[in-house]
Amino acid sequence: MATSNALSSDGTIAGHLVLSTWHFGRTANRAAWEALARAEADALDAVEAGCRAVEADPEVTSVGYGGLPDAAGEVTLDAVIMESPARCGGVACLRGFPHPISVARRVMEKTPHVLLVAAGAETFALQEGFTPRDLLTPAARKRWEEYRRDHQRGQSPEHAASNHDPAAEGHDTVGVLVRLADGRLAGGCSTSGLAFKLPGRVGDSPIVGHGLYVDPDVGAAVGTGHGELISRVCGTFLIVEEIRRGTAPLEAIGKALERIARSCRPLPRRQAAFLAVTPDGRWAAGSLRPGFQAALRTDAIDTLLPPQTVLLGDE
Ligand code: SD4
Repeated sequence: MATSNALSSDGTIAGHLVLSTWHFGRTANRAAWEALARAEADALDAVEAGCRAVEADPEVTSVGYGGLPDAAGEVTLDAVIMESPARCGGVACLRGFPHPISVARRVMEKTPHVLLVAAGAETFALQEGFTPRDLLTPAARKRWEEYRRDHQRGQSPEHAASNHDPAAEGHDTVGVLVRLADGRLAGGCSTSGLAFKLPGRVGDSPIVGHGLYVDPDVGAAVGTGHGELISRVCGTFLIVEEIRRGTAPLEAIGKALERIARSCRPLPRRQAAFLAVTPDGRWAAGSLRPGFQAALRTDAIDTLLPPQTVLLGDE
């Protein structure tokens, strides 16, 4: 069941454009836009500022401070930032630092590596002067205790986790794509991952080509939803490579969603959604199921939008 709304991805936008995931994308867009207004700020600064604003919000239970923990009660964060295959960096399973997007940027700028994980990433963050902080809020701890109570009553971990599924509630990874008026691109995403995941689980978000891909000559794409679905098809790489072959951003997203549906046979309620933007200012948003929202900011527009294509129904 593919549906479309009135907004077309065919139109191009001339000025700066910021496109972010979910309702909290508006928070991200506001911070990104303010960063773009500062002298010398570039697309990466805007991406970082946008992700940081959501990471800092304790009401967002799937990103940064206030994120729901893993099954053992530990908050572990994943993030990636990218402007080209030569310029990208990520962190995974980062504990005790509220702004993984900034640590990811430091990985990109200060190391020859692409991805640092867990203890190594935390040592690096300390060395770089980031301040550690307890990330488990009282509200997130309460949710975890409820999860543990259900789990101990004999529910399977899958069932218990699905009772407390932030994706099902429409909250998920913050993904931010920035396209400057001159065509330069950058992107980032940040998440606490699936709530009550197995300790050590890493989703799509911090992995280049899974949760985010940017080719400055072709386009940028970011993903959100169940990371296993996106990782299994290298979702954002697939979209950017489709655009490279001449496919419009919306159709490229549609192809990635179809690939997920065909190859992964997603369980009910499993969501995957993507945003894409091109250097010439074409953009698109699409999702596997209803419920996804994209936040768009331009000189003239500051709004939340439904996806332009939704592949499956609400089952
Ligand atoms: C992940 N796509 O780790 C991310 C975020 C997520 O509920 O699923 N949050 O799979």
